Amino acid sequence: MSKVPYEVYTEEVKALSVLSPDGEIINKDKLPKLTDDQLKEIMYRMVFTRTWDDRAVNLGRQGRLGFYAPVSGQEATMIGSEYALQKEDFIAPGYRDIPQIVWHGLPLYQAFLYSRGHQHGGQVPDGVNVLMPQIIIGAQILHAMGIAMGYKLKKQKQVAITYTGDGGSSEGDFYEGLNYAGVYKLPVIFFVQNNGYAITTPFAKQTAALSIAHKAVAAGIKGVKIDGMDVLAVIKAVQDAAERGRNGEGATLIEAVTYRFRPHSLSDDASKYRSKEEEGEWNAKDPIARFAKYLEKKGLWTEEDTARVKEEAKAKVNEEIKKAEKTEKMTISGLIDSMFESTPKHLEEQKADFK
Ligand SMILES: Cc1ncc(C[n+]2csc(CCOP(=O)(O)OP(=O)(O)O)c2C)c(N)n1
Repeated sequence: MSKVPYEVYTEEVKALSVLSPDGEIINKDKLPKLTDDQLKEIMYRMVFTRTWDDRAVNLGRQGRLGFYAPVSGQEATMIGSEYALQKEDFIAPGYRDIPQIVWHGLPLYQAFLYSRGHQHGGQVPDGVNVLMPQIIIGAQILHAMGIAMGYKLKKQKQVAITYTGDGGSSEGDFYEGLNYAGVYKLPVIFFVQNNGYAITTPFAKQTAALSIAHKAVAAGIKGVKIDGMDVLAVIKAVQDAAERGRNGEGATLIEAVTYRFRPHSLSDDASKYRSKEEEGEWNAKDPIARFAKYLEKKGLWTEEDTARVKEEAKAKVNEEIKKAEKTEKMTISGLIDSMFESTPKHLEEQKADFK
């Protein structure tokens, strides 16, 4: 008989890092295989995303965007996890996960339209495998189960990834998703960006479990905890999880420990619940600075490269916000027509009433 301890998983797990804060490889076994060009592309995307985030916050303050959830600090989790996927894989995001869906193929101006509440923001072009971000916390998790079940039934070697936060990991949908994925051995990745807070609620009030990764145990799936400020650790974890999914080995829950440098949204004041000291400690773990150190040592990146990418990103954001602003105004009938393949009779009647 195998020895099964009565008390399982009572120990904390350490988050996996591949890069040290000084940009040295500290875990050679876990180093993802990437070419120099790929490493530079990842850095390009991280710097680009931070610049776009800076601009988006300003656009929000100017009233040119609607709801916007800042992403600075989470570039390693967002860019790294998407980069580790194939274009054919499907993303089911939450409201903060805009970078993943844009780098997966959603045009940036449509992401801006989504933020402005315009229906065209949600009209994903054919061949771009993303859903629109869910504001309802956890809802996207169940959508990902449907996609992954479809892949399994059709024997397609694709995976679905769904993102949520530490707050989202307390939702019923999260547990239902984990359980379902475990029972049906689905090709799905649960990617939890644990940024320490669900708006004002700190992680300590979110769960009494030793980690979110532990929650995989009861569902019978694999759980891993990684350093979410280390883009190489993120890429390795998602590559491994995707491979397991494609090979029919089932789902993986990844907990990536990270931090959002900015407030929860443009209407939140983080100074009410986070100390300056804490913010300073996390700023020192900046995922872009850490990766830059690694690349600079390899002779692959310079400060001039960062400056060039920032300029490119600013120009692109200006172009895309203008395109969003020039898009024809949304109409009620346009909204209804884009929701159904053929509009139901009662909505046709309501459309007529509006006219
Ligand atoms: C079902 C549901 N409950 C509550 C809210 C209100 N709400 C919006 S964001 C948020 C916090 C979510 O925190 P977390 O999941 O950790 O993600 P983060 O915003 O930190 O990325 C809450 C409670 C909501 N949108 N949906």
